Order: sequence, then structure tokens, then C-alpha cells
Amino acid sequence: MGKVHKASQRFIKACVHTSLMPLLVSLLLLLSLVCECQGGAFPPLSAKQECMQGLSELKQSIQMLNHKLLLGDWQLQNLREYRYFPPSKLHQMSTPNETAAYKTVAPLLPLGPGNLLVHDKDCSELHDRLRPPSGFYRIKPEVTAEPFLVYCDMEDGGGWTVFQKRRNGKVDFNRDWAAYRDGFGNYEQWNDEFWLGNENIHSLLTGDEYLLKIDLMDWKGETNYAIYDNFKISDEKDQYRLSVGTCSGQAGDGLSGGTNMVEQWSASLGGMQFSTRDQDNDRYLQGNCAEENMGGWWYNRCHAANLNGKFYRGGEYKAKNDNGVVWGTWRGLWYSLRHTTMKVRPQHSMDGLGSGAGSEG
Ligand SMILES: [Ca+2]
Repeated sequence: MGKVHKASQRFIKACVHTSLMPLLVSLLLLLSLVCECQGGAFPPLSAKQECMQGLSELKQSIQMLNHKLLLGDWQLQNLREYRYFPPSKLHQMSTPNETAAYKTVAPLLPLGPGNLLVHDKDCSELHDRLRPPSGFYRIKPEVTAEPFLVYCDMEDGGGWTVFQKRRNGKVDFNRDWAAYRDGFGNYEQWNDEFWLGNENIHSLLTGDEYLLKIDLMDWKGETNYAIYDNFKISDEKDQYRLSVGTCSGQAGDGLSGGTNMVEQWSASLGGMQFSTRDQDNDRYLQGNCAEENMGGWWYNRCHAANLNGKFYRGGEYKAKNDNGVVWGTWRGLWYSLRHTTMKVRPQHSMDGLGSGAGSEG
């Protein structure tokens, strides 16, 4: 009991310090359970067993409270950091509906380097550890690499690390190799658009087998999705070559061009290297797919899916090339989607997979 008692005292001090009184009350209840165990109400052997069980529950409870404390610290830090965040700026940047939705989103974390310990290699670890709401968090996929900020989708089964998001066309996706390598876009509001960066995505997918889920929404608000297992991209030396496994989901296998062999010959993206307007690694000899389709992508000759393409409002569009935000096996090559999300989660955490309806996080 001595060690536990000292630990409890330290913890009680911490609780009082951070005003976590309700947590303290539950801790005390557990402490009293341990004391009852020692009161001799049971035969000697049974009493010892009960005591050990109580102790183990107490330890678990302390661990859980520690996690809550950590999350509380993050939130407190965020409040301090953004106390003077001007509401007028929010109104300028979004419609009233979007502003209302923003208020329900998770707190932001400070963007600067430094004082926060980063525990998690991806959003699924963070989800398992703390069950926080969707929002921006810092992760550290590789021990030797610097942590970076990502959007974690904690709906739809939870634990999704989001690496691509289209919502409103505010961010230009027609960018060069360096931009796609390093990442671009905004990381502040729930509906901000971004590309996490090929280097970060590669780092994220290293060391585990990942499931890729692609959430789509058209301009009528209808949603659909595709899931691929064994999603990987290679490193920059190999031009971030795409590798995907089996496809499932209702939106069709856009990354392979569908079931038609002829289309697959030109549009199957598995095995393709990444191309941008200034780095043509596609199989289209007469030109540069990235230039024609206005985005960085794993083009073949060229595609049946172009989620980094040009953002057209309203859906159907006319252009010289099928360069919209396209998922051909669902809405065709001449329909540009309104929302897209590309996100990953380790395959071993499949058990909690959501309905497949997707989330608008
Ligand atoms: Ca070419």
C-alpha cells in the first residue's frame, strides 16, 4: 500500500492543481475499495485476491486519469494560445453553416515546434490512447523523424489519418513537385483543404500495413466511398510509386480504371510513379498528364480518377481534358466532385470500421 499511497498523494495534488475534482472523487472511491479489502470481511486467501484485483483496477484508473490529464493540458494550452483568435476572421473565411460546424471541432494544437511530447505514430494510436474528437494533432510516424501536424478523423470508426482533403476550392492543387513532396494547404479549420505531402505520407505508411479509404461527395450531397488494402507509396528516389491492393466499396475501383481492360491499360494507377507539371513520370508519351489534368497524381495514360484535379463548382463541367476532381467509376470523367477525403488506418484496426458512409470531418 505504501507506494500506492504515495502515488495517490502525488496524483491528488495534481488533480487539485488542475481542478479535476470529479476525477479525484472516483479515485477516492477506488481507494476505499482497496481499504475494504483489507478490512477482513473475506477469508484470508479471497481477501488477498480481492485486494490484488482492486489494486489493478486502481492502477488502470490512474492510467486513464493520466490520459485525461494530458488531454486537459493540451486543451488548456490551446485555449491560452488562441484566446484572442478574432471571430471576425472566421466569418470572413467561411459561410455561417461552416462557422457553426467549426465551433464543434476539436481544439487546435500549437503549430510551432517544441514543447509538446508527441506520443503517437498515427491517428489510430491517438484514438486508441485518448479517444479525442476529430481535429488537428501532431504525430510522429518514425522515431528518427520530426513530428508533423495532421487532421485526424475520429468519426467513421475513428483513428483515420487524413492526407488529402477537397472541400471548397480555396486551395490551388495545380502545384509542382516540391509542393507535392512537402505538402501544402491549410491546417486550421475542419473544412480546410490540404495535401499532407508525399514525404510525410511515405513516412506515415512505413512500418505497418495500411488501409486507404476514399470518401466522396457529389454536389447533391450524395456520398460514396472506396477502400483499398495494402496501400503504400515508395520514397522520392522511386518517385513515390503507388501500390494498392484489393478494392471494395460502392464507388468502384477508380484507381484501376474500373473493370474494362482497355481502360485499365490507360488508367490503372497501381505501380505508377507520381507526376507533377514539372516532373513527368507518366506513360503518356505525347505529353504530361499532370499538366493537362492540373494536379499531382500517379498518372498512367492518364487516369480514371483525378482527386487532385481542378475544382469545378456544380458537378458537370466542360474542358479540353477531363481534369476535374474526378472519380470516373462513380460519376464519370466529366463530373467534378464537391468533397473528397483520402485517409489511412492500420489494417489490424479493421474491427472498428464504420458504416462506410464516410464522415464530413
Ligand atoms: Ca508523359
